[in-house]
This record gives sequence, structure tokens and C-alpha cells, in this order.
Amino acid sequence: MAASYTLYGTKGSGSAAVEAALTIAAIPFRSVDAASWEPGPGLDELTRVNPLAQIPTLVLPDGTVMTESAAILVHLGLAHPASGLLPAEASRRAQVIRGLVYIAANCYAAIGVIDYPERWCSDADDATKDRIRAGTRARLHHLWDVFADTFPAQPFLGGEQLGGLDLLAAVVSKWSGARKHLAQSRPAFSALLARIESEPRVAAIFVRHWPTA
Ligand SMILES: N[C@@H](CCC(=O)N[C@@H](CS)C(=O)NCC(=O)O)C(=O)O
Repeated sequence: MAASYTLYGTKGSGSAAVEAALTIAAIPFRSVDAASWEPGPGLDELTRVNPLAQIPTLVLPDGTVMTESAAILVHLGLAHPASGLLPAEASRRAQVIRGLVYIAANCYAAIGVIDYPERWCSDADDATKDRIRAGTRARLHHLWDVFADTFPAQPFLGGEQLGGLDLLAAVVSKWSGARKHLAQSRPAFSALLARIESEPRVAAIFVRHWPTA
């Protein structure tokens, strides 16, 4: 059967969260290796659908282009309720949507500053870029501490079963020293992240994206 979803992404990137979500929902998809930092046909194809050339980008069977990790995970959860990507109960679902937007708006956005400080400061020399990176990294670690204090594991972030918020938290916390920081500052949350990425349905995906982690 031809896959009708197309996922643009690459190893070690945010596309891992969407790959895991599609897998949990048992949705077949075509994978295109693409990233703004990897010139080639994949990037050319990605840029045609997402002018920011950011990943994850997911093209739905009807051609609808989805960007923004949180929006993609909410959409998949709503379109495939049996997947458990979003909780069925309204208050829990509201908290999961809050958590997804929190990660995208705060943590993922900070990663974009750390990776590309020159986009956020005109005429930045190397010392200025280093200062932007250091400040943003400290802020990112604080943002994760607040996330850990705000969103309780029960035992997963959306309730009894692994869901979209777990996937985005486990992926976005892989970067910029967040895991090392959380192991010290929030050990219970750190243990939750380890539990998420070792959940049998997604464990192989995490190992493939982060083989040495
Ligand atoms: N707001 C987007 C951010 C996505 C993003 O920044 N992805 C990174 C890879 S993990 C990317 O493609 N960066 C390349 C670039 O911005 O040029 C989301 O939540 O999905």
C-alpha cells in the first residue's frame, strides 16, 4: 500500500517525535531525509512545501502541509483518537495541548536561538553569539525545570499511556544539555524521560535517532 503521508526530517531532529507518533497511530508514511543544514534533493523538496525549510514537516494525504511539531501532534491525536496521542478526557487533553505549546513556544524556540544566534542579533560577532547562546541555554534549562514542576507524570504526561506530549518532551529535551541539567535538578522528571524513550513502541526510533545517548 502506498504511504499517503510524507514526513520530512532527519536523524536526531524534531521529526523523531512525529515519526514516533505516526508509529503509535499505525499510520504508514513516506520518509524524506531533509534538513536546512543538508543541501540536496530532500531539502529542495522540503523548501517547496515549507518555505522555512524546518523539520518536522508533515504532508497529509490530501496535500495539506503541516509544520509546527505541536500542531502536528495535536492534529494526529484528534484525527486518530484510538492512538492515545491525546487524552480523551477534556481537562487532561487541555493540559496536554498546553504542554505541547509550552514546549514549542518556549523550549524549541530557545533551541532555534542557540542554533542560529545570528538570526536574532544583527552584526553579531563570535563573542556576542557565545553570550546569546549561554544566556539562552540557561533560560532553556529553567524552562525545563518549570515544565517538570507544572506537568505531573501520571505515570505519563497525559495519563496512563504514552502520548504526544511525552514524545515531544523526550525529543526536545535531547538538546543543549537539558537532559544533563534535569538529571541533577529534577531527577524524577529525568526518570520519566528515560521511561518514555524506552517504551517498547518507540524505543527503536529513539535509539536510531540518538544511538549514543
Ligand atoms: N517551530 C518549529 C521549530 C522546528 C525547528 O526549529 N526544527 C529544526 C530542526 S530540530 C530546524 O529545522 N532547524 C533548521 C532551521 O531553522 O533552519 C516546530 O515546533 O516544529
